[in-house]
Amino acid sequence: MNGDQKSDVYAQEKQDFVQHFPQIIRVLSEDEMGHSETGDAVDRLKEVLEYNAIGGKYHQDLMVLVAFWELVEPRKQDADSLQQALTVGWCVELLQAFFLVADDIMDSSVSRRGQIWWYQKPRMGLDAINDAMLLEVCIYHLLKLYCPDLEQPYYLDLIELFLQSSYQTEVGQTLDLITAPQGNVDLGRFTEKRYKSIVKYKAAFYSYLPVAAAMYMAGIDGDKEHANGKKILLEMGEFFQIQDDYLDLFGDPSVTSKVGTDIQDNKCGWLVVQCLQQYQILKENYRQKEAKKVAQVKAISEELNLLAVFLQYEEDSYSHIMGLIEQYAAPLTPAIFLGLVRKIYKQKK
Ligand code: GPP
Ligand code: MG
Ligand code: MG
Ligand code: MG
Repeated sequence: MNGDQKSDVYAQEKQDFVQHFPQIIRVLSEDEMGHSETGDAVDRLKEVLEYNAIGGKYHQDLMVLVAFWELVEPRKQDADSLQQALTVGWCVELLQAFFLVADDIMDSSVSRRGQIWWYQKPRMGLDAINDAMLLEVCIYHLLKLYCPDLEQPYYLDLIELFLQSSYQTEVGQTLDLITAPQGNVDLGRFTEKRYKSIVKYKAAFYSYLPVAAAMYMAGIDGDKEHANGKKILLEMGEFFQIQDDYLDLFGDPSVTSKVGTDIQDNKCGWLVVQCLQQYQILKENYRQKEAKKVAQVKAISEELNLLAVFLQYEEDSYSHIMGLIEQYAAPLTPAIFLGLVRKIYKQKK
């Protein structure tokens, strides 16, 4: 899929979604208007929302709308329920913003979405912790304001879903942090099994959240349906995080809008786990006579593209030696050395 096709997908949903943001701000601030003593806090909340909830890709948020339009019968897609779907989409964004503000403090990140990240702003510091929590509580505030009819069967389902997703993501963040203790590099902890658990909890469950929310809004609350949806979405969430880990090292910050920190943070990321797996294969198969084991070691050499590494080394060494001959051959004749050079370089046997 090329870039243009990609950006066209969900363009309409994105427009509707972004247009709904001022209403989110208005609703959250108006609700506090009656309490004159909290006016300054409302101003701060607006600032936090405008800085941290805007400018992302909105992928997961739009999934709420896409799934909602797919799942809810057209006759039930009235203005009110559309407003609710847009709001639940914003709740997904607020959950992400909450996690990201906290995550960037813990990961010592400096930029995100092309701007200095919130906690790095002048005079901000750890006050950002409270801002993160503010973003989180707004989710439940919005759900209550937009689903005032507590008889709505899905209201409780949504609250439980957001709480459960937060719990799982938090457990994932905990695994991520305790596997990367500060000042203690222990690559032995970075197993494939641990990596999969970190990813499943910190990212994959969050991918299930938007579609699950739309399912509940459409009245689909059966265990079987949710388990089936989860099967697909957890896999996609795992891919999303592996891609994030890959981009941390190899992404272009002018495109990803953030600067990677996984190596500096001692993180158990996808690439280090892959490297360590190769090392493990080496440990288990080197100095063994069986042809299968020898082949495993050769396969690593191919994977690391050692042939290209060798050819480059041969080129560099050739130029270096030729330079030395030019400089130091006298008073001997260069031909003595050149004859040898011709014999050893570019040899096939
Ligand atoms: C963890 O990965 C990020 C989170 C748990 C934040 C919110 C969850 C989402 C699924 C969006 P990370 O530290 O690698 O993220 P990043 O590279 O964006 O800092
Ligand atoms: Mg991070
Ligand atoms: Mg992190
Ligand atoms: Mg990352």
